Amino acid sequence: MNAPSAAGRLDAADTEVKVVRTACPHDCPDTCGMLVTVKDGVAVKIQGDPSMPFTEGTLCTKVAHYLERTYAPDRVLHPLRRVGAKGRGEFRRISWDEALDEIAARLRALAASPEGPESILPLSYAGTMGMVQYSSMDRRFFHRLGASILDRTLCSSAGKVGLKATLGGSVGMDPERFAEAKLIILWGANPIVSNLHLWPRVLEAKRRGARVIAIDPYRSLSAEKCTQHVAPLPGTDGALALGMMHVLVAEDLVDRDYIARHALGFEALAERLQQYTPEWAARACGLEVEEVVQLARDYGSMRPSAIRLNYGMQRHAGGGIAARNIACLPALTGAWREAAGGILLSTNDFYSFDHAALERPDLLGGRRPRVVNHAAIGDALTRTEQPVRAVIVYNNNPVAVCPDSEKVVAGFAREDLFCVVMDSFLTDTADYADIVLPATTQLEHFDVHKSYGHLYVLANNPAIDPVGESLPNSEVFRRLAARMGFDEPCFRDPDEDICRAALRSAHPRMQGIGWDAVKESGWQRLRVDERFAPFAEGGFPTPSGKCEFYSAWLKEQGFDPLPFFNPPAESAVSNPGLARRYPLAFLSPPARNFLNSTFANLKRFRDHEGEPRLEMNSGDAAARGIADGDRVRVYNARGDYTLRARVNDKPRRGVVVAPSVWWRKFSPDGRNANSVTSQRVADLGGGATFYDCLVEVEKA
Ligand SMILES: Nc1nc2c(c(=O)[nH]1)N[C@H]1C(S)=C(S)[C@@H](COP(=O)(O)OP(=O)(O)OC[C@H]3O[C@@H](n4cnc5c(=O)[nH]c(N)nc54)[C@H](O)[C@@H]3O)O[C@H]1N2
Ligand SMILES: Nc1nc2c(c(=O)[nH]1)N[C@H]1C(S)=C(S)[C@@H](COP(=O)(O)OP(=O)(O)OC[C@H]3O[C@@H](n4cnc5c(=O)[nH]c(N)nc54)[C@H](O)[C@@H]3O)O[C@H]1N2
Ligand SMILES: [Mo]
Repeated sequence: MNAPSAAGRLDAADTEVKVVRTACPHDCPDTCGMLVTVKDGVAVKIQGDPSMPFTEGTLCTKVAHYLERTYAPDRVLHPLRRVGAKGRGEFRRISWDEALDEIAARLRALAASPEGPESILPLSYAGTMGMVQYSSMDRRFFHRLGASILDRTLCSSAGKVGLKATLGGSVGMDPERFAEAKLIILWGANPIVSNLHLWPRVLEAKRRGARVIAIDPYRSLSAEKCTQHVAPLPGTDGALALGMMHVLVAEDLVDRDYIARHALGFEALAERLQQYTPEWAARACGLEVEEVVQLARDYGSMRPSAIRLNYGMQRHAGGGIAARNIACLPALTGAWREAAGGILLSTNDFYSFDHAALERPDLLGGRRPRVVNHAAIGDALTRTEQPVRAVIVYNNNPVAVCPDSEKVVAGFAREDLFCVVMDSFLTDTADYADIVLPATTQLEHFDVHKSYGHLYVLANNPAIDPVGESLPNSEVFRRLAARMGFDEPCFRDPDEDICRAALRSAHPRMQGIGWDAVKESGWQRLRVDERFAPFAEGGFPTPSGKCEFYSAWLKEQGFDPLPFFNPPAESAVSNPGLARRYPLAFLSPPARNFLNSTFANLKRFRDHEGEPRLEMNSGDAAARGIADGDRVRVYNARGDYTLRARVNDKPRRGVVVAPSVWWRKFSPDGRNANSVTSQRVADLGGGATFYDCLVEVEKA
């Protein structure tokens, strides 16, 4: 394993106390720079890196206490073997050799069986976003093995494809310019909770006189601090954008020069928009006509105008097309002309990391293993034809975070499923493992990071030695590869070589960015202007180089090439029968003190969060005889669970909100929000549809 290196220290002369430059690993747009103070080999302090322009020295309430996670008393310190029934979480300690020998033997036997290596499935997601521990040695291993391929659709796939069709990729405005905007729309975004370092920039804009509008069915912590809150029905944002575009065109609030030079298909779009009147949009969204018209007029007349779109709005059946419709707006008004104008969903594709070098898809050697959708893992693990026989879980807590938990649990409970879980804690998923392997935390391994919410590359230097016998994911797959007899040299690459390879790129934005430099300084900005206005002169990464109102690429895949309304699957309009039985739209967005399900096992954060709660509108509560503080049962045909009602009028009428993701085992009845969510996937990208979910609520 790689020994911690002296580089990355601020004070290499001091041998007792050192400060190590690290990066927050979590699945969050902010990807903070961090400084960890280490005394006699023990991390004693963690703080935001004040030199890092986006983080500006502050950390969120969770990661400010990351040392408690690293040194938590319930960390898994040794490999474990299951001794009790699946799901009981009863284990005994075994050695690394015993664990790895058994895993290699099981995988070898499956690969040689008639069902072949496709009966093995990696299950990983974004417990860490570092390129080494997220997707390098692991991918090489599974490619070489020929295992089933996991399509990682739990979060952003629908919006990502919607954006690709329209803008050409996950690209958008620089978040550091938000403070200069005169209009900010937080669209399905709750930055105080899930994008903390954008928030001071929004407040600064507001202080300078900007109008800040939240579009969210729920009066979130951020929405309640905006100038205005518009609360459409869940899953209807695509209709709202169409209604806005109708008004922009009808009232000639569009930038004809920008459109002529940098957009494709305006004539066809304008014709299409005729049917999407503000009256139509207001009906579809459950809003007042005036709200739609005023939103459009503000958007067409105030500049610079910045839209912070976030993933909440695309966790719906029509989420991909909705993101696409909204992404048309800034080209229509020419908002892209200014650095503080445009739209930001993700900055991911501004980076040009060498993913082929990281993941080595060439090791597939021409094989094309089946693809399994992460959002429908419950079905994948319970089907009888071509069954999955082994899962290797890392960076993921599927029993807690995947939709339709009853099916997910049924899959994991299968006696004939060989299950390995690599994690730092005994998660809901680990309770079903045959073998648990202790994983390092971010303070204990190397990594290199991009961000999906700013424009910096970050390095993570190990601050301390691994706690207990834990190992980085990369090292586990290195050792497994050796046992499997995979003798390609890439299976011996040390982590730092992987970091170095990731950054090797001829792309102009990556010039001057390399591992040795970023490791030393902690962070480097992509080679873009300080006042980066990515599409001021067009140059979208689409086939036409323009913002594509008309997308031939979508048409080739059988979709309508022009913006249209793709309604939610579970709503009174699209499924009235279902809505009669289950009339309430159920949203389970991030809780402030958890990061997906990470941190939810630590008492500090559970205490801050209180208990699983269901926020309700007083009209919906009264209609069911529910009072604030009552225990309630949320249910639909997929499942049910109980929580505490909070009648606070934050959700609009017809919507209930359960901040998530709680661990099942720390919840009152051993279940969580995903007991009721569905495995249905979105229109684009096979994305999960966590928020497209009707339920009924009753007093427990
Ligand atoms: N504290 C904290 N921060 C996090 C996370 C966490 O768990 N905790 N998770 C991280 C991850 S993985 C992600 S992907 C991001 C997620 O963060 P965001 O992308 O901001 O998405 P969500 O928080 O899921 O939803 C944001 C808002 O969208 C609203 N919303 C739901 N449905 C709709 C809809 O149909 N239309 C509109 N307009 N709004 C809707 C929700 O009510 C919520 O207030 O945050 C990251 N940051
Ligand atoms: N109901 C509902 N469900 C949701 C969501 C929602 O809003 N509502 N949000 C969805 C979204 S947006 C997302 S992104 C997914 C997130 O789903 P996941 O990516 O599974 O995220 P976490 O729940 O945080 O679990 C990550 C696990 O990885 C482990 N881990 C962290 N670092 C490492 C490492 O270096 N090595 C190893 N081996 N393990 C590590 C952590 O301890 C943790 O147990 O959940 C989705 N599920
Ligand atoms: Mo996510």
